[in-house]
Amino acid sequence: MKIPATGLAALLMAFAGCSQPSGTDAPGDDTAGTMGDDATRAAQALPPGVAASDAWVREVPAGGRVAGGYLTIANGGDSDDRLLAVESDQAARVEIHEMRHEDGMMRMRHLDDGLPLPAGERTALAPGGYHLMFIEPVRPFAAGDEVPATLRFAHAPAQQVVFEVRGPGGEER
Ligand SMILES: [Cu+2]
Repeated sequence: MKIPATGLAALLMAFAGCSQPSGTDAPGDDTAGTMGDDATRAAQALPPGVAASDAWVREVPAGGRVAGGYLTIANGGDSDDRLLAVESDQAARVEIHEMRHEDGMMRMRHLDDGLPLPAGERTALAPGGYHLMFIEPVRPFAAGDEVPATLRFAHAPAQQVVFEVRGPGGEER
């Protein structure tokens, strides 16, 4: 019996979403916690707090110096936050970058002040835009491997995230 990988990934993500700790109640939550658990509302609203999902990193052969890392960060809180740093013992360091067109050229820029995470929005780090750079991986990253990392925010508590290594063609999910 064969389970499509995409279906499995969606299932795992749904499970991870359910197990997010919901104990990070912001002080003075005057937005009356509506008990609206009807399906449409649940689909639109972000879960409370800052939550990372769908984290993956590119494959790196032995001797490879750098790997792009991607994920989606939802800020379901009432106030803006910021991704300040990413730490992993699987690389010498991890940087937060932005890729953008400048004078007809794609340029990569290090985000010195981190990545803004506006309240109520999902911020995607994806190829061609915001991304992480795992610099000097301590070992090859092979498709299917897992690369754990810690996200540090300006306000939200630090969060452990496991990046799944994806090979060429494995990016689109
Ligand atoms: Cu970069």
